[in-house]
Amino acid sequence: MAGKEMEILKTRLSGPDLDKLLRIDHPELNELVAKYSELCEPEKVVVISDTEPELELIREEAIKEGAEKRLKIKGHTIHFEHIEDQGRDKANTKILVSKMIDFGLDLNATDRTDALAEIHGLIKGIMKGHTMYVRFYTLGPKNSVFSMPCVQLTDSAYVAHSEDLLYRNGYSEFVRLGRSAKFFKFVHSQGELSVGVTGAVTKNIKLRRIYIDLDGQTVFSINTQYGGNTIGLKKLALRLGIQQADREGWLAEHMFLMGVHGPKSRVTYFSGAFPSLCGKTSTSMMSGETVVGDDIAYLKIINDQVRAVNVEKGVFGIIPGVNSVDDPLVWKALHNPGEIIFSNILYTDAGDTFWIGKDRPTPAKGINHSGEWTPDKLDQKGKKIPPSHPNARFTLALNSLENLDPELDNPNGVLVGGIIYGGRDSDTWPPVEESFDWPHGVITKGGALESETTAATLGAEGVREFNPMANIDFLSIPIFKYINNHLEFGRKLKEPPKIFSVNYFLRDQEGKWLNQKTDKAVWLKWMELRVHNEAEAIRTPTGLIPRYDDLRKLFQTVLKRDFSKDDYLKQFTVRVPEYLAKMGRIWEIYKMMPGTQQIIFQVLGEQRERLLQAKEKFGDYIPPEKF
Ligand code: SPV
Ligand code: MN
Repeated sequence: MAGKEMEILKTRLSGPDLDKLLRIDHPELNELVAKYSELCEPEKVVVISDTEPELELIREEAIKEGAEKRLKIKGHTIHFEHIEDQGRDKANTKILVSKMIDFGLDLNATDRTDALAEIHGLIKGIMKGHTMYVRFYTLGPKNSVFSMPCVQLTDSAYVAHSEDLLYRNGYSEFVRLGRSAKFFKFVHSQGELSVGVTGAVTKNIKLRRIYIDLDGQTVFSINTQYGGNTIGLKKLALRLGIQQADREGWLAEHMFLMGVHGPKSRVTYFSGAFPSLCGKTSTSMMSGETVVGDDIAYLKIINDQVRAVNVEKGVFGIIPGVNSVDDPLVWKALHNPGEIIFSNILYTDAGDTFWIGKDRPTPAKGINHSGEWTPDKLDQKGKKIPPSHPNARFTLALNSLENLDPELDNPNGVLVGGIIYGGRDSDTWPPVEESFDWPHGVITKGGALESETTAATLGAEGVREFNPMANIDFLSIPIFKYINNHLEFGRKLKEPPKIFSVNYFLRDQEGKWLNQKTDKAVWLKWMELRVHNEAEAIRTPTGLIPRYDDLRKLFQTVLKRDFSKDDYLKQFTVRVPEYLAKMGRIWEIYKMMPGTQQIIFQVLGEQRERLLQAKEKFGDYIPPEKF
């Protein structure tokens, strides 16, 4: 290490902190810590080597800095962000590139030199009066072909605390790997804070920046506290992961991972990609099944099989709608002692919690993201403020759930039997459908995923957006390349996993929902059977759908509910005009993109042709029995 860096570290770090840092033999790490401790000017720099007293210190500091407050139940805390800092900031999240490339669509790319200059200007002195924590984690299980070491610098004990719940601690891995470790780097500062009834929240929201430097494998995030913008190993690392996967020929996906329990104690693993707020977490945590992960998975081909890991070990889950009937396992975790951080929900003087959709009486008053709250409180536009923010969340470690899958830490991951794509689609996709083969699945399911926007990102809700593999917000490579990588991945496999679509948001002509929240339990069991060729299917122009009799039986055994023929017909009737319109939209998008492979137009074209033929024979709305 250069003498200058050592001088900086000696001035900025206490003796014991410096010792901890130097126990890791990695010059690049020392450079990083020296550079940003000098630039950000924190009051002190604390290096955490993951001992229990140090982790306890992080929990304590989160309370002291005003980012978390204790609730009634032991281990539970509440955290708030600024009212304009409650979701991922797409506009100010930019990918830094040295040479402008066409990403296809409007991925937010910007000139690397300028952006680095800007961020390094903004970051100067940004941690004044704060502590900078130096944290080590790994994405994925330790000591595995999947694992990726990460360093997080942050002046937020809330971010560090969240990461302790969400990721595997990695100090010992860094010591073990020494200078051979290639690692992702995250530099975060919440910036200047203002203190009010919701605690200490970021003040300079207008200077919020999330800059992803692919060349430097470094992400900068400043003047923000919301997890999706700040928790480095989550969506910030996903961008770096996607780029790495592109280079190395594997897939980094916005996917849950779960074990679906079939006949005779068989467990079949599924990965599933859904845009934010479309039921991904709740699917992965269905009672009766086991959860490996709810948000991000890495998929690799090992011995001609697709194996996948959850890069996380915790959940940053969406809380509105969580209730005692539909989500018994999460409900239990949220109401018992254990380490949980709630964010942007309502809490009362008594330390009780409440959120939209909680099946308990609404408190008469409390504190939420808007400050002091009563049910008639209005926002600036005169609209009633709901008791919790629509993107309110809970953070917990997966081992506080009863249905944690035993394979979470398997260094070889789990064998993927099926892949599920789901979006918020009110009028086209049936509740569940299997694709004909891998390319058909990649192109007409994952690659044709559209979703109506939600509160997980800042901006208008309910707008239909193209969101291939539910990963568009996190892409760091051109879209056509990303899709091609999926096609390529399948070509390498003798027997690729089956690809399915699901849609929990289908409505009838009057706009009424056609499904109940728990119906997905049945779709999962049907897909599990299909993976093992143990259920028949009806071949429609767009895929393979369940037979009524099979579903009726599954509804009986899984949910003890009657499933009427009428419901089946409403849900599984092929909606030709809507489907054709969708094919048209998707076609146009791919046509605009540079580098789209011919097979994409071929598969879309064939599907269109099949739909047109069926329409000619049977009309616009075709019940399954016609096929
Ligand atoms: C999502 O929005 O997809 C999430 C939460 O999982 S965030 O961390 O904001 O990405
Ligand atoms: Mn997500």
